[in-house]
Amino acid sequence: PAAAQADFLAACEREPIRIPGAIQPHGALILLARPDLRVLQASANFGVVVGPDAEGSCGRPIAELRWGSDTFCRELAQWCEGPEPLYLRSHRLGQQAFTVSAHRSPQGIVVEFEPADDRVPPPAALYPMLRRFLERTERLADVGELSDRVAEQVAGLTGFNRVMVYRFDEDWNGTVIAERGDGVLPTYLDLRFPAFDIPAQARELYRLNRLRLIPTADYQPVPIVPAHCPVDGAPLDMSFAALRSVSPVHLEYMRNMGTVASMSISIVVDDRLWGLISCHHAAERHIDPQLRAACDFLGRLVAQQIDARERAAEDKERLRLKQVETELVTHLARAPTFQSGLVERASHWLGLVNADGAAVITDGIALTAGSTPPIDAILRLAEWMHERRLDQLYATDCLSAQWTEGAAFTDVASGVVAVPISRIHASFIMWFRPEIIRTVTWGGDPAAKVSAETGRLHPRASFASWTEQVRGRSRPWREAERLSAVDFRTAAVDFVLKRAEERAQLTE
Ligand code: BLA
Repeated sequence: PAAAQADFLAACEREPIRIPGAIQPHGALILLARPDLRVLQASANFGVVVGPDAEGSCGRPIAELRWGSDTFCRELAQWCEGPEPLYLRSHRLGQQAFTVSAHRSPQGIVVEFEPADDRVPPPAALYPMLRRFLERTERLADVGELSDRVAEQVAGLTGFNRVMVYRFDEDWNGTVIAERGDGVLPTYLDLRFPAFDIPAQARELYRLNRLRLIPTADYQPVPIVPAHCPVDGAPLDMSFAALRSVSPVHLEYMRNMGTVASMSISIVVDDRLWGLISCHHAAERHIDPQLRAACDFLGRLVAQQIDARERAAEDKERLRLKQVETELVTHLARAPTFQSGLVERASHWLGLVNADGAAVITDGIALTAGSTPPIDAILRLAEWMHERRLDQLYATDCLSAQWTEGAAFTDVASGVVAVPISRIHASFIMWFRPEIIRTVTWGGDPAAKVSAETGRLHPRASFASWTEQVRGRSRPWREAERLSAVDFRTAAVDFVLKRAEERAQLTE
């Protein structure tokens, strides 16, 4: 079963989501050649959506085609010459008003047409809303509160039944940290979802393309014709196409979840996918591209606010730890030996990385402070680290997963940070943290998730909450704490070297 599971997850990673060869049917798509704006490829529904005039457009420049209004052709040609990455306008084409969007791709210009929704507030009405949002959230210090507000704002703007803020952890599992619902769909607040629910290639795509809409999970994909792009003979790359057809596995996932429509907005902080604003609806729901653009803007606003808050918190902690280091180093300079100085100022020593225990290992001797494993175990751990040739820093919040003997000491040393202070010997400074037994409630049992029968992939069928006790893990080490350990290593190496030189001089 473990092998079957690995196969399944590998298959998830291979889903060709950027080149599905089809679109969702709520609009139509064409690929235009550069620079003559000749139609190279079109979705098979192009004539149905844009009007009978649009049949047989392939191979001809849009300016010659009857459906392409003069203003549209002129504006699009102008945009092509300019620097704007995205074209987004409303146009009457044939009998109907459309929201037309366009972006550049290596294969040409991808143009998408969605019937315009006249209930959407005009862009001018969206601006005061965004300004009010900014004013109300500017002073919030807490990321949780900020998430609540953005869920509320997106729910108000789009009318989705359930709007969630979904935050990734360092292993790419995610937790719903904020939610606004109208009671139609069950709540997922505080539930955790496993990393493979959103495979790596999908996360990478969502990092680059920050918004996607699936008005209904129950649709017939519309093929792109011809299937291969005349420019390079490859399938059309739809990474940035809003209408891109969705992975069948994910459509099944949505049906299993009981959500018909979904929209997600990526929260990208410091170039990393921090989380998603995930919106669900129990019935089909379309959101106009203009309104989606406002949601995207809101997502970027929130990402910047999160970035600023996280940086401020990290900087503050870094400064505080630097102060602890300065005090400790001042004391060490006066202490008879470096090791005894550490033990004398145990609270500073532990405080450098907010640990509960610490050890310094030199010449096969370990001195400790606070709660630690027994000395003999510490010495064996140092040997194990020495064999692994650590460079600057070792940090884990689950030692037993890497050093099997650690299973016996989870109560004091589930978390370990260590820095080597000698190139030749097994000399280290280590810090320890105890196990924190946590209860995690998953959205469905992540282990029973998948069945791969007859070569078809299936996501798990139930999202009923499923509780697990997480053992053997400590509170994770923050960036500021890791940096503090690395900084202190430099100071420690200096001390140890200087003392060794002094001793050498004495014996001369
Ligand atoms: C995509 N999976 C997604 C997306 C979300 C989730 C939000 C983005 C598309 C969208 O907006 O609907 C998952 N949705 C969630 C989670 C919550 C939620 C966790 O609301 C929690 C609240 N999915 C599986 C398995 C596979 C898989 C086993 O469960 C492996 C094959 C695949 N998920 C998968 C793929 C995509 C996806 C391939 C990309 C879909 C696409 O963009 O084409």
